[in-house]
Amino acid sequence: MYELLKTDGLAKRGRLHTVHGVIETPVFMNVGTIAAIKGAVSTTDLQEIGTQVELSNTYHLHVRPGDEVVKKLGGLHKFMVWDKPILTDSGGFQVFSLAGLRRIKEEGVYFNSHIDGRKIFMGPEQSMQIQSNLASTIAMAFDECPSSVADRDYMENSVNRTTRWLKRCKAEMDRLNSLPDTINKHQMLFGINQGGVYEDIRVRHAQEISELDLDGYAVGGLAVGESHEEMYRILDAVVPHLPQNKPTYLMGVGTPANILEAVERGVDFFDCVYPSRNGRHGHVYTNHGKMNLFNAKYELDTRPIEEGCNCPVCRTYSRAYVRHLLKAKEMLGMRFCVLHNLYFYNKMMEEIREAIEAGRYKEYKEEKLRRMAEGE
Ligand code: PRF
Ligand code: ZN
Repeated sequence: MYELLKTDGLAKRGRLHTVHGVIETPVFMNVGTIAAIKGAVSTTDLQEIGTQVELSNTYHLHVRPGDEVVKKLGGLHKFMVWDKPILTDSGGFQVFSLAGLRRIKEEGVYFNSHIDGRKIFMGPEQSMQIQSNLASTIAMAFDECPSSVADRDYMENSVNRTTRWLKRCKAEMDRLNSLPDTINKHQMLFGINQGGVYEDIRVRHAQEISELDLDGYAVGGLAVGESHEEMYRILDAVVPHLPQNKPTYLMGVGTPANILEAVERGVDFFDCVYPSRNGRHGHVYTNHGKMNLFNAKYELDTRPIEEGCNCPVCRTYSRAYVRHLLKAKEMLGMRFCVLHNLYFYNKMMEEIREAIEAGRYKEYKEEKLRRMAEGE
């Protein structure tokens, strides 16, 4: 159940009640594709850096270790020892971005595993069955994420098929949630809006899926190569046609600036690999912009990554030490940068929630963007 606590312009401050506890929104979900946050970050670490939701992937866990294995071990929560909410992406996007040869049919997608090349079939029913075995808190609908340069004809056909797939997802999820040996019988289902950069296709699709009374709605198919301005234009057009009294999730986005802009347009769920991926390369986020800790100027710098940051790394270690670890290719260096970055994102979401509550979101956003652009 989603409570809309406050609005400030289009920005939403909400609360999603789940069987695994409450999610305060706007929220950034920390990405652990294969049930592991890359950079040697454990679920104990996640607790410490203020993570509310962990995100994993249907496709990856189906291939390895196998969703049946996870089910035998009691579901993802028990397996990775995380009792807060978990969202699983449906496999749709990963099949399109990772798998080699693939064939899209009405029934689903035939493709080869990126691990061992073996043939796999995944359709809406299979995706729901896998996510039910994983027993995540929130399951995502099985969609097609078409190329950002797909033509109108392709997009129309694709979006219509994604709608038919969504109806099959909903029927299958209802069936699975009523079976006696299902681990999480309250698994939620979010639908996904597609349509590329065609506003009219997007809006029509948003209206169609809004009628299905799902637990939440995502905007997919963005941040796939189009410009930031195009992404904001699509959000301006589509978000007002999604239910305001349900969670609104922008998939795979993005930079701190992207998140700040999308919150202003009514989005309240996010996920992205940037903080962990950049951290693994020694790139860290601060309120004065991004820093590359490999830079020689940090060799003798005894300050923390960011002064005033309350993350477990900044409370203890210096830039000089983290830089040394990175240069020596010690795993600890990457781990420290990832921890700081995830903390930075989680903390920014907390500030966003406070700013909306106080009715000063626009001022907060502009000030934050100005400081981040300023540099050191
Ligand atoms: N669909 C799904 N997952 C996704 C996307 C999508 O369109 C995107 C697009 N940015 C990221 N993750 N199912
Ligand atoms: Zn820090």
